Amino acid sequence: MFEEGKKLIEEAKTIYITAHINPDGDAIGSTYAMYFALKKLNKDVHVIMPAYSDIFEFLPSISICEKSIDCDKYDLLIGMDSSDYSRIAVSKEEYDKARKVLMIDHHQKSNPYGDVRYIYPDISSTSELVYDIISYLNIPIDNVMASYMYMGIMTDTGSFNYSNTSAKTHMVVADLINKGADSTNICKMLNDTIKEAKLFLLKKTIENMEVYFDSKVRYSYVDYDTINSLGLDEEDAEGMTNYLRMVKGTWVAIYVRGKKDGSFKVSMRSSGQVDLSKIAIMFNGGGHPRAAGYTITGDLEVAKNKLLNAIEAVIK
Ligand SMILES: [Mn+2]
Repeated sequence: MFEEGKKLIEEAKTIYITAHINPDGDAIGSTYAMYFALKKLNKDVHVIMPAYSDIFEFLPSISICEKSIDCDKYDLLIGMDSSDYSRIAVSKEEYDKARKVLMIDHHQKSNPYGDVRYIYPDISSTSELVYDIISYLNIPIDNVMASYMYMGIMTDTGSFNYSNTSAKTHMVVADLINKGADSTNICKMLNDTIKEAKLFLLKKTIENMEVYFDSKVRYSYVDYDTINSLGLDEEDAEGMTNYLRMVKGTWVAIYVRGKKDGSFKVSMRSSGQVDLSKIAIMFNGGGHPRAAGYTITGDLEVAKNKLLNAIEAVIK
């Protein structure tokens, strides 16, 4: 399953691993698990992650990452959790310095890159895919690698709640716990600890909630100034969509937040009746049937109406 990728890794000496900008738990989990795995193969391996949310600061050795690729040519770039070239956290110049590029992801996307591509939309998370790859490469999994993969799988499956969670996912997670994944602490830090500012973000989300189509669709919007004045970063400003989706009778929940550059990030969650990956692709985004998103660059009201029309056409 991973023969070509294995060859790329075997032939490489200097390897840089990166993920999408504003990395979530899965992007960080898959990147660092691969980093520690390749270290065991005595590779000269680096993580390029220009920024990450401080909610992840408790993770072991997370600060080893670098902001940019300073060498001239290098052997291999591995892009994690983003099959969209425009979202990876390296510049075009840094990308072009790679002799080979390997892409590992579980999103269905329209802008893939790399010499070898592993895209498995049926696997829960990139971290679960990395588990399969590390196992294929016969690299022993230590407690730090196990913790990173556990964290990535747990966050991308909504604590094993979403439909992307398979029986195999649970078996992988059982193995990771056997290998020392710090599951209790990871869940406490990421699921059971929030900044007070996040409560105020939730308040704003509820205040701004709009309801459409016999309450099947819930929409809310928080502007950038509000998020900024609460002191929340990009990753902190996420997570509101689920509260909207949890309301009984909701088919689709939409949470839109303003970004610093004037654009808007749209996060959508479905209870299963609507395939949101198809909706997101209509707007140049991507994701999964139950969780997808995209970016709005023009007028928000116009974009909102287009989105509501697209959803209405499906739920009717
Ligand atoms: Mn992911």
